[in-house]
Amino acid sequence: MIKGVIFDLDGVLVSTDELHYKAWKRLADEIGIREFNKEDNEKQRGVSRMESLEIVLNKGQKRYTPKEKEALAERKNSYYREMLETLDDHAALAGVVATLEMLQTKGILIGIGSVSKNAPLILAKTGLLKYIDQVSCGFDIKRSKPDPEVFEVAASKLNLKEEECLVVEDSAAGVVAAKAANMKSLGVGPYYKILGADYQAKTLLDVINWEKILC
Ligand code: B16
Ligand code: MG
Repeated sequence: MIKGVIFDLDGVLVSTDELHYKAWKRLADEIGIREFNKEDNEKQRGVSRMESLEIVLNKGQKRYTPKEKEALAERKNSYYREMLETLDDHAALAGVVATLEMLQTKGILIGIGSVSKNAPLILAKTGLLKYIDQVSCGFDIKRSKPDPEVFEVAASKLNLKEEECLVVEDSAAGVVAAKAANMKSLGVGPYYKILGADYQAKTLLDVINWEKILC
């Protein structure tokens, strides 16, 4: 029986995935990596900031020291945070608020399992924080998805056993992490059919079998 639902943030509750792309693209252009494109960006879904940077740098020839890499990641993050300032309570994706309200009514606990260090800011700016019981984010973990750590921390903060939690994800790395944490998963987003999740829906609006999913 499911007692808690742990939502990934970027691409599941809010479409910050597009903002990540714009910020990485700006950095890539500035350092002369014009080949960085949407396809590369898809590989950045759910992976950490530094791993995402490597995906950008692998498209170019130049090698950077660890210190230079830190500065590049920080530069991208400043562009991204500038864009996050535009977020408001219209930024939640289709069906998100209705789903969170429905789960609350059923007494299901709601957690966040996001590797983003910007998760607290995004939740505050979009007004979603009031629905969330516990947040597990980039500040709580040492290893990013597909490692299960971010979901294990969320379950522990919610005071639930792993098997009592369902994960909602838009990335393959996240679904692998959910499985490794012994949690069932619901895959959403543009790639919902190929994520390997236990349940699938294009958006949260399209989930019709919550009764079955939560049993
Ligand atoms: P930040 P999620 C992930 O969020 C993004 O999908 C991924 O593209 C990003 O690199 C990562 O957060 C780190 O984000 O730079 O804001 O700390 O999908 O786990 O909610
Ligand atoms: Mg995501």
